[in-house]
Amino acid sequence: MRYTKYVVLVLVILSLSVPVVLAQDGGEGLTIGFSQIGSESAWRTAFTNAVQAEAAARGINLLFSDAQQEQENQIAAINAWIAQGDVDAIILAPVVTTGWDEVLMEAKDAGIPVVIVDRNVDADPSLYVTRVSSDFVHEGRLAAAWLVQATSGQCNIVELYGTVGSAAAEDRATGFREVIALFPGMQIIRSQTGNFVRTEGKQVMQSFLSAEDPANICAVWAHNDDMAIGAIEAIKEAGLAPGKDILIVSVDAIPDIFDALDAGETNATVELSPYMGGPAFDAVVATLNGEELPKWIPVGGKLYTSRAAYEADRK
Ligand code: GZL
Repeated sequence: MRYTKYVVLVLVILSLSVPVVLAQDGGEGLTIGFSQIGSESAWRTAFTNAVQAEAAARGINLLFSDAQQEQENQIAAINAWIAQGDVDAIILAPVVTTGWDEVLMEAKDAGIPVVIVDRNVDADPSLYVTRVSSDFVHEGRLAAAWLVQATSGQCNIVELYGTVGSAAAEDRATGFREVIALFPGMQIIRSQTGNFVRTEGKQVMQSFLSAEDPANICAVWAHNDDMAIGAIEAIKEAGLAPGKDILIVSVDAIPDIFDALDAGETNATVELSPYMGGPAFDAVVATLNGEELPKWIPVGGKLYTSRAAYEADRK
């Protein structure tokens, strides 16, 4: 009789042990919170759609939060998932780089791994598993190198800046400036944020065209295609030919920018893949299975000056 009691006690203790989440290869059955920045650009929407499609294909229960470009909304969503108690991992696309240490520490203390996607955080790397993103500095360098060769190193540039404080904007600006600094004839004569938003890009370009003699503006460097498309509209409304009177280079390679390339209204775009969901979910599965990961999983992108070249790379 006494022996039976001990067996029952051991079985009860074993049943109380915290189950180790051993994720299946693709993540099927996992519950993952995805804190998305917003829907400010066509690329952002394509990224959201790609992550949601990937989660559905893998049988992942994706909890989605659109922060409308507000960091406090992202932090609130992460805290809610921590409190919920049944979230296996969190994927965060951080709107800006600073202000994440506290919430990332809370997730870590709760045993919930966090994978950073798309942009970057200025936080202790031990607080997140890895980052899946492009190399924004390289994107800026590619854009500048193309403009140098298109203008033989002589160009007054106006810059449509992305969200101030975001890794995408800050690092693209850094890379672009690194390259043009090598060419004395290349200079940024005006720079202002359009927040990666098409309408704001148009408004800022209108202000540049009012403030400067348009003949003094050689090119637009836009941190994303949406702001470039806004600039195209402003340049046309000013009676000038975008892509000819004023050259344009941007980033994202969204479908609308290829329409503008076809029409000769822009000149170049640097590709940014929206397909970061797969590598992010793979990183979640790997970390739940106890595997070590590098702190950065890069996604690449090339510069394109035509739809034909872009499509040739996809054959
Ligand atoms: C870059 C991404 C940027 C895109 C914009 O990875 O964060 O944010 O280039 C988007 O279109 O708004």
